[in-house]
Amino acid sequence: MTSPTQATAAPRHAGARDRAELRRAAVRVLLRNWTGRSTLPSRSLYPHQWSWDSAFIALGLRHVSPRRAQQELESMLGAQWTDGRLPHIVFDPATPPDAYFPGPGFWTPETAAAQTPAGTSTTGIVQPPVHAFAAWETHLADPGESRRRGFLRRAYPRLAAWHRYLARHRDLGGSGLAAIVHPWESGMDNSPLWDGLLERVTPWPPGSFQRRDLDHAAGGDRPTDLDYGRYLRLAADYRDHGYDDAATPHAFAAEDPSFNALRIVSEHALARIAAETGHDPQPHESRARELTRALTASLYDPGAGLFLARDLVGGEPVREYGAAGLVPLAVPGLPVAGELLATARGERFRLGATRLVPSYDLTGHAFDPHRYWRGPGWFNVSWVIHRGLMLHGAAQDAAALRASLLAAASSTGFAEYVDPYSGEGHGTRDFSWTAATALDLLAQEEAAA
Ligand code: 2M8
Repeated sequence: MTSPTQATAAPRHAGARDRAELRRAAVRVLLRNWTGRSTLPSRSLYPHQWSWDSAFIALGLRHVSPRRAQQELESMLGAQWTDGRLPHIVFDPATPPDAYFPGPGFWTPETAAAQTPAGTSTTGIVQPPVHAFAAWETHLADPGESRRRGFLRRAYPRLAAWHRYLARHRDLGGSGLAAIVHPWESGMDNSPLWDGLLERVTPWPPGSFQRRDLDHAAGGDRPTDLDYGRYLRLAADYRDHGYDDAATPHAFAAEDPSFNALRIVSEHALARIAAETGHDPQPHESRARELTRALTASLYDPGAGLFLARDLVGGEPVREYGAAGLVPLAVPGLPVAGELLATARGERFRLGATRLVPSYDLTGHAFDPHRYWRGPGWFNVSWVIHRGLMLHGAAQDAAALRASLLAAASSTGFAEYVDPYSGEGHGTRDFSWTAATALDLLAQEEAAA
């Protein structure tokens, strides 16, 4: 493992030709991963449409084709359940059912089929609600075209229903914050934040399931069989209770600061979408303020200078420090933004000395620079933190992070994640949100020049 003192600074500047080539390469990735109605995160490892991936992909696609970015989000919104939830995966009918595990046969039988649009096959869990934010930003890329197509007019009721689902069915802790009921719902699946909570879950026995991810990625970069056994148990229990949030005896339930912060960012966007489409923005603005208060009161830990997750089964804060705790930096008007900035620059995350923001505490007992969400830097998370840095007046840190993200996207062939010290790529390559966030950062760099 590379030690912190060996961390090398990424090159800050690149020539116009390099930038143009990087842009072309990023566009090629998104074109290759486009199915005709949405974008696969990766043709090999993730051959379906993923929920929060689609939102990040739209943020990049809007610089290439605002219309395609709209279609990306419309395809996800088209899979909305009758209760308002947006599923974490929409299965691509053209992909063989056994290409990804757990595939359509695991998730959709009987109970879920009644709640999904006809002919659509999805999972029953969710992912962070970045969609309203992505829809608003997509609209801004070409408001004329967006209005002509009635993009926001059609999207608004669905986005509002999605947020209503979270408020009505996922406030399991009673604080107003939404609970996640599976680590996959955080998007940071294998984070050490969830280790202690998962110990309560009886895993499916090894050998009772056949993973497909290891056909495409190194075992040392991915979760273990024990992790998978627990993920499957939780998902099957939820499925067997009809994905009914009140009826399921959740062995895992947590308030995740990242999930809720992204929800607040999207609630602010919903207010703008409401105003644009002739609805009342006021309820969304009030909810965004209330949720910011609840997030800070319930999950901010002044001692750590960081937001912590809360275990709703044990009723205690989770004393593990992850990038999820920095994501609230993207929330407008966050009262503890200064403290969070200091933590980002401190020894746990070493902003400026690391290539991307590490997904987990560099000094933490479980830190691993290569394994899935247990230390490596991820482009979408760093993109959100970059936005937070811009929002809270840390323009220099933001510019350095932007240059470092672009250098890593380029040198790794758009890797899924990177060693935060060396920038070495891990996971799959030609990964869609890596290309998409690079496209967006290139546009921001150009605008700043
Ligand atoms: C990863 O998660 C999936 C399960 O949802 C997997 O490991 O198979 C995560 O990185 C998640 O955040 C991401 O949305 C998904 C697709 O890129 O892959």
